[in-house]
Amino acid sequence: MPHAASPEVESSWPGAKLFVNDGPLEASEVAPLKKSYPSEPIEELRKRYNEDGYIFMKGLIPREDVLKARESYFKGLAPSGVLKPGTKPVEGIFDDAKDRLNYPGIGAGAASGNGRPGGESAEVFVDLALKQHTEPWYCEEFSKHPALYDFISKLTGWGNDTLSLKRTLLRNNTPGNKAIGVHYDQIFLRYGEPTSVTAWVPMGDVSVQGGGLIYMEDGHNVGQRIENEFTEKAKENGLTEEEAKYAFNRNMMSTGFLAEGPAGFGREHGARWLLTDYEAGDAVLHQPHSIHASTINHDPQNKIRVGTDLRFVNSARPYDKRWTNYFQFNDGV
Ligand SMILES: O=C(O)CCC(=O)C(=O)O
Ligand SMILES: [Fe+2]
Repeated sequence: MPHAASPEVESSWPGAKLFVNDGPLEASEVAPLKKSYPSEPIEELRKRYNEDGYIFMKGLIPREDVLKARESYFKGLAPSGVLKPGTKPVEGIFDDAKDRLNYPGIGAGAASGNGRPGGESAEVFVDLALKQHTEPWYCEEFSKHPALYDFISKLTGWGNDTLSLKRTLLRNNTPGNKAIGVHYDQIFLRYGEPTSVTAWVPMGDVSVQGGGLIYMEDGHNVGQRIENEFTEKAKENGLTEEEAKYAFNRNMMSTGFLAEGPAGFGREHGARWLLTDYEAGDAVLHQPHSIHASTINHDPQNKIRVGTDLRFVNSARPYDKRWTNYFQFNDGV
């Protein structure tokens, strides 16, 4: 059913509108992300990952471990005044009496690349959000969760060579703020082979309009094609194979994104966006050429959307060494 509205998405999202950076997505422009389960045979899951460019794993990580991490995160951010008075840190409810521009999202809110988002009045919040990356509950525990690591080492067959990269981003999409643009991850991991696995892990429940990740249907093939075309062009322009591989993709915006707006990009390519609501414990594993973006957070309860992207490589093969330090603003990636 190429462009029919999806009943599953509509039923979990009655009457609300989905917004991306360049406006609303119509019902005919979306379809549900396919669900997978840890109880399924690994060969089956691997096949699906290869065919679809992603697997959306339900309940891969124990829910209580994810909620514990969410609670620690918001306890860390609470001194900035971001949370609604009278709510619990684990809920992560934005205080809508505050100016959202003083609480910009890390990873999507900066004017260019991965710079510091917001002005002076956002400093307290942004500093606290950055600090969480090196808190033991996160960098020693959550980001190394064995349920995820073990699953990825099995899925890839890398076994003990599976390496979880130290550079990760805790992305906090506060309600109404800018969402991440259209991209594929290999652009940012280009000093390594295109075999890395990204695990996008929502830290908490995310309603369908709550700012979760969205995937372009068949986007891994489109991403691969864009990459090939770029390489061809670079060679025509006299770059060596090595230079072409490492050159920042000139087809793209200076930030590395294919486009700021998913709506226009999807229409241009005649492709739908796959979306879903997420529960704490879910994770989406995607390929380095899979094209994705995020919706703008319009959660009805004003819940702040926090997700982390954990990346895994085969340490026995060349990988992008720029990802071996904790995330900093303007760290050159
Ligand atoms: O969380 C986001 O908004 C973006 C995450 C992402 O692009 C990724 O995990 O690769
Ligand atoms: Fe990404």
